[in-house]
Amino acid sequence: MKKFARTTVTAALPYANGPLHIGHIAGAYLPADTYVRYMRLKGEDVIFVCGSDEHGVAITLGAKKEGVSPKIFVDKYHNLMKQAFQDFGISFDIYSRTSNPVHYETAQEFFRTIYDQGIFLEEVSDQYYDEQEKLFLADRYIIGTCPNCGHTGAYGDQCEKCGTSLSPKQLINPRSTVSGQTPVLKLTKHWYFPLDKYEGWLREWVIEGHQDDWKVNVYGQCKSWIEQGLQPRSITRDLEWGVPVPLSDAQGKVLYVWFDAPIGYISATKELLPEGWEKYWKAPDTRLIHFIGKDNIVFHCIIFPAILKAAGDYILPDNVPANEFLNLEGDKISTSRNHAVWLHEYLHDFPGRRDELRYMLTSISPETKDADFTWKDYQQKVNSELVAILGNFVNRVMVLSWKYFEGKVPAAASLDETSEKRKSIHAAHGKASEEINTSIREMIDALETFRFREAQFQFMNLSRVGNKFLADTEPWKQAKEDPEAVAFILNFALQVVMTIGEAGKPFLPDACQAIQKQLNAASLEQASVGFWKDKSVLNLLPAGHALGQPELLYRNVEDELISKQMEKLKKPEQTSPAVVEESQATLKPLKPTVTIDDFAKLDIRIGKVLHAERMEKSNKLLKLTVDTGIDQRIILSGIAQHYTPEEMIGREVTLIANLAPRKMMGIESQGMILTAEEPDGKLKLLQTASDAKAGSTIS
Ligand code: B3M
Ligand code: ZN
Repeated sequence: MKKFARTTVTAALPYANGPLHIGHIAGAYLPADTYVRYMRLKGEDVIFVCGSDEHGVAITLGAKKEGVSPKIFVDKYHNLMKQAFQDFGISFDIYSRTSNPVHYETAQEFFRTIYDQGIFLEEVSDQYYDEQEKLFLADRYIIGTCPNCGHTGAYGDQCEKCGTSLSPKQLINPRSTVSGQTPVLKLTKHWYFPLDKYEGWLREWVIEGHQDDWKVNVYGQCKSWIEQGLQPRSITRDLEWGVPVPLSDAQGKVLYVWFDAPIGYISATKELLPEGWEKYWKAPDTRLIHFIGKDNIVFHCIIFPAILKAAGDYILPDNVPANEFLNLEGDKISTSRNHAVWLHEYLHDFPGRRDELRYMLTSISPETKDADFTWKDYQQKVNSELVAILGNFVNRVMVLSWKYFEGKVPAAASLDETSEKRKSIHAAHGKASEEINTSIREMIDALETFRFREAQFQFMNLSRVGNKFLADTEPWKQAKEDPEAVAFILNFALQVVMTIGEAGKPFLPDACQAIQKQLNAASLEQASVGFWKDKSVLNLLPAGHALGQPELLYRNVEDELISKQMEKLKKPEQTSPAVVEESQATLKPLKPTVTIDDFAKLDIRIGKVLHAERMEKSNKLLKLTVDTGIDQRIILSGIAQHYTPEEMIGREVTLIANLAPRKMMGIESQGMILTAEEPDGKLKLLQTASDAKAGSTIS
């Protein structure tokens, strides 16, 4: 294998047209981050670049829909994504954006370099035009029937139903997506990149050159694309928003987003290293890796490499470990239906638990085929793997070390084999060391070859083996008769914990930090780096080293948390910024006017919930016993999908105390709890003044 001196890692530039969801994370950003963390641990020279893709029809259409300028639109989503990436801990060296001046310069320079060599074709041709909007209709501006599968919602660049890549003129019954009008044909000039001229080279470089090292899904897609024959591709558009074509006769024309966006990787590197960027893109001993989702394969494996080649002295991607798609609860992730788990919402709903999502997404990573995320599976993976295997092992070792050795690492006395028990301890130790070393080697091998699922599984094996070692040696049973044996066992177990704290860093950075803290091992950090070369269990904790306090690494995910997330998915219009407009439209109209006398008839007062339970056979009602200050009474309230009985007990509520009693499901409700109903149907209890006593009246 070729020896590289440094590595440039890129992750697809997400369109700044909406927030990030778990599909994006599982597709490109988490595998890239895991890989880069691993490379850094190995001591490699690596940079990790990304940024927002702020051009193209995805942006201009989105901005139009929100009724703002493209600039305001991309600012909003760029900031939202940047923050979410940061909060989630994706460790980019830079998160840039393609509206930056350095990107405009870089993309224009690319165009000029290729243009000056006379490579582009210039052609005036008829293109669809929306007369009402005064707009040429390329890409997603035009919709029609797919000539391949008959799907009526195919776009001008692609049919999403059958995946065929299209040009607007191939659409049957074309319409403008902006006005709905049937377009007319109008002459316009564009520049084309002659991809067909690169066919021979692409065959050699991709089909012959990367058969063995590219993933099957990636290689297969490229091969079939090349074999279908390549055509010149238009790389300019008639749009106002984008990187202007740097030619005097190109007024009102911008670069096609797929021409400028991948160059964004280079601009981001320039922004990161204004002086030293070149070697990360031009030195032949630099390895370039693109992490992307499968819908971006041809752009990264065929079109962009051909452009890099045309531009001259650039390196080409050495590997493009693209992932397949992630589904959610058996259904496609969809922004428009809000069928998604949004990263910023997850971080809000699961504070301090971001490792869990990393773990879950890596363990179901769609590396070879589409995968499905379910909340039940999330709960199961956290509870029976992170808590029960990893957390449990670390905690047992810590607790036992405190119990028997007052929080000091015991000396690993060389244990003679004078008893059967000691013999079996030696045997267990030998077996565990061997298994751990095997798992470490397999983990590293998997990391090297972008098999992160397998790598994480091998990492978890360290704790599995650790637990088995404790179960086999039973230190708690030796404590009285053979303290030396206990010291031997726990010394090894602690070294395994230390090993786990190092080996887990690419996957679970937060847990590893917590482990290192518990071991009080920050000073040994430096020494642990050798682990990534030696690939064997560490033996770094010296006898007598004072440990920190044991703390639980993970806690169980309760049913409650999961059912809330599932409920969220059932309410499509709930929280996504993408659908804010729709929910505003559902605000209820004002009711007819009432007089003050009407209002005064209501006896509204503060009550305190003494007891709460679910009503049998009802998923809506909670049965509350409420102290109203004047009496205690039963009130049935339709809040069971929004509050649990536990959340209600002891809580102050606002109620109408003089509402005529009403019987529901055989029980009489003597009043009504007041709630605010949000436009999406979510109920929120009315907050009461914090010091208002039960029985206080409201007027
Ligand atoms: N923004 C497409 C996407 O988000 C596009 C990737 C660009 S990578 C240079 O799927
Ligand atoms: Zn189709």
